Amino acid sequence: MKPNIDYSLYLVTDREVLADRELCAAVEEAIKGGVTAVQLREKCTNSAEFYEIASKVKAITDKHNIPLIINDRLDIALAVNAAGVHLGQQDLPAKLARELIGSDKILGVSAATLQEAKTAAEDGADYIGVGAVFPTLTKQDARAVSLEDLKQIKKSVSIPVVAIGGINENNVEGLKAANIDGIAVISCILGKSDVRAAAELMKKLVQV
Ligand code: TZP
Ligand code: MG
Repeated sequence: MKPNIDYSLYLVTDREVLADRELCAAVEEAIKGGVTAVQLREKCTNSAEFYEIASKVKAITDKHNIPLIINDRLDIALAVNAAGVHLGQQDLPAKLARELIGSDKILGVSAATLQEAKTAAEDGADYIGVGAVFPTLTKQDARAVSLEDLKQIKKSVSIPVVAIGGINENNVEGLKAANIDGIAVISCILGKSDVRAAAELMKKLVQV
């Protein structure tokens, strides 16, 4: 059965942001601080290493009953029995991914325009990640999405909409008007020295 995911505080990983700190320990701290879902995002890792890291992170997310989504790699998602996979516009087509993973896995798709969002929903996405809603240093090629576009996208699709890009404790309030289902963040949690405290702060802010 497909898991029912709480997207309200969705942690996306990035080992560059963590610098010399250990990924599994940071993920566990973030979960203790209240993140509701975790996406493993490895951009410079070979398949063997990705699989090994994913297995280790899956043990942590399973321990805390938190869904794990794998970025980019459907094969790794299936190999570790993750909750699902997250694909961008330059990854495998969403429609094909849905056929390959079946109906019990979560399919997330990145969208930066209304058309991309509608197509993703039609192609079988369970949620869309929309951004970058604010300037970000974490993803160099992120496309900008205005608050107006975010609102329009949310009104136009029936699947959950998760905003991403440059979201932090100082600007998250500004997204409330879009009535989105959650925020996906990297640096405002993993970039802080106290990851758990950073997650706790974001958790408070998304709950109000
Ligand atoms: N996709 C759009 S913006 C972004 C991704 C993966 C980076 C988000 O990172 P941060 O540090 O929360 O801005
Ligand atoms: Mg991708």
